[in-house]
Amino acid sequence: NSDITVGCGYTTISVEVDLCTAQWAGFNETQLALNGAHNNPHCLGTVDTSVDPPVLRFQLPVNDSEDNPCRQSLQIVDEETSPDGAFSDFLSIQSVLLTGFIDTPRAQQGLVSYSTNLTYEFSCRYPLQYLLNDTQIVSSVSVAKDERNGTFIDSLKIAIFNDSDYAHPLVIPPTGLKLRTLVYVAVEAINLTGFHVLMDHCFSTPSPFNISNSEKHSFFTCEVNERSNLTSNGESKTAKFHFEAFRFLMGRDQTKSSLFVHCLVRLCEPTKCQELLS
Ligand SMILES: *[C@@H]1O[C@H](CO)[C@@H](O)[C@H](O)[C@H]1NC(C)=O
Ligand SMILES: *[C@@H]1O[C@H](CO)[C@@H](O)[C@H](O)[C@H]1NC(C)=O
Ligand SMILES: *[C@@H]1O[C@H](CO)[C@@H](O)[C@H](O)[C@H]1NC(C)=O
Ligand SMILES: *[C@@H]1O[C@H](CO)[C@@H](O)[C@H](O)[C@H]1NC(C)=O
Ligand SMILES: *[C@@H]1O[C@H](CO)[C@@H](O)[C@H](O)[C@H]1NC(C)=O
Ligand SMILES: *[C@@H]1O[C@H](CO)[C@@H](O)[C@H](O)[C@H]1NC(C)=O
Ligand SMILES: *[C@@H]1O[C@H](CO)[C@@H](O)[C@H](O)[C@H]1NC(C)=O
Ligand SMILES: *[C@@H]1O[C@H](CO)[C@@H](O)[C@H](O)[C@H]1NC(C)=O
Ligand SMILES: CC(=O)N[C@H]1CO[C@H](CO)[C@@H](O)[C@@H]1O
Repeated sequence: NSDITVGCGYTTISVEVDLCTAQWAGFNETQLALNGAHNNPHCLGTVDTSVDPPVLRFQLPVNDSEDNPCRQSLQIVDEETSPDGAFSDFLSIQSVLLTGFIDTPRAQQGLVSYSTNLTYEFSCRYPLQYLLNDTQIVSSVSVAKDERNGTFIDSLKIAIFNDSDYAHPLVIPPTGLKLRTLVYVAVEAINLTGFHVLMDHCFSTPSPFNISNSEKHSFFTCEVNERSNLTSNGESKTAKFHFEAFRFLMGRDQTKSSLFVHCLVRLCEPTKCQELLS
């Protein structure tokens, strides 16, 4: 197990195999391939002798397309939600499980072989539901960032615009937005193929996100608030809605009221998105 290292990035899975082990077992670097694709040069590793011990590196793109040459197995699994988390209202949440292996060619036909059989198995699990929190409506764009591996959150971005073409970032004037100004919100998955973005629930709070704070103004869950309009959801890599600027009454004594926008977002395969929407 210590001969293999896996990095679950959001566009690429990188796998490193200890080269010495493979050589000791009687194989060279050209004989180890991803997912049994020994005849495809894309599925072979590259030697890196700059590290000690030297390794063989494999790169596997994270997408489920047919033209992904070293196709791995992709499985969507349902998982239980934790009762005190942001998704506690959900019966289950989903994750995608990518599994694969690296092996050596099958031994020749015959009775005996003098070489062993190497198989390295790996998997990466990515949750498909995310909380994009604390998009404060005083700055124009906010990028959700999280350094953890094995998450697609780095590819999710929430941004706020002033126009229905989503062309101009909303700039908040020093005096604040006029009430009932239309605010356009887009959640986009960048560089992620195979999944559409579906917003399950978007809401606003007067202060930064706090799970135990119940003061929230919902834009929509299943029903759309009459002053919000969900224009695109689960149809592409970008989901969009807009709402009329309002103020929270607890800030009644202040000249400006802050709004923080949060979205519970799901990545789903196009057909699954359709199913969920209907
Ligand atoms: C690796 O081993 C195979 C099979 O023994 C051989 O055909 C190939 O030339 C070797 N490649 C290198 C780079 O040594
Ligand atoms: C999947 O990833 C590969 C490698 O990055 C890329 O060439 C291919 O275009 C991707 N497929 C889709 C549908 O984007
Ligand atoms: C090598 O080992 C793997 C995993 O145990 C097995 O599935 C495969 O059939 C073996 N191949 C040969 C040629 O023995
Ligand atoms: C949106 O912002 C752009 C540039 O900041 C400005 O030119 C445009 O008039 C604004 N549109 C609306 C509808 O406020
Ligand atoms: C998306 O992919 C392009 C090309 O691979 C890269 O230049 C860009 O930085 C990526 N964007 C993000 C947000 O990762
Ligand atoms: C926002 O969400 C991230 C996880 O997506 C979490 O780590 C962070 O603590 C949240 N921020 C607040 C203020 O709850
Ligand atoms: C969240 O709200 C609870 C109750 O209002 C409060 O006790 C707690 O300190 C808050 N946490 C943060 C991080 O603001
Ligand atoms: C929602 O927005 C779309 C596009 O801007 C518009 O065609 C539609 O009439 C709006 N619906 C409501 C209920 O305001
Ligand atoms: C936080 C963390 O573990 N980051 C790692 C993610 O994976 C890349 C490449 O596999 C590493 O370089 C990071 O250190």
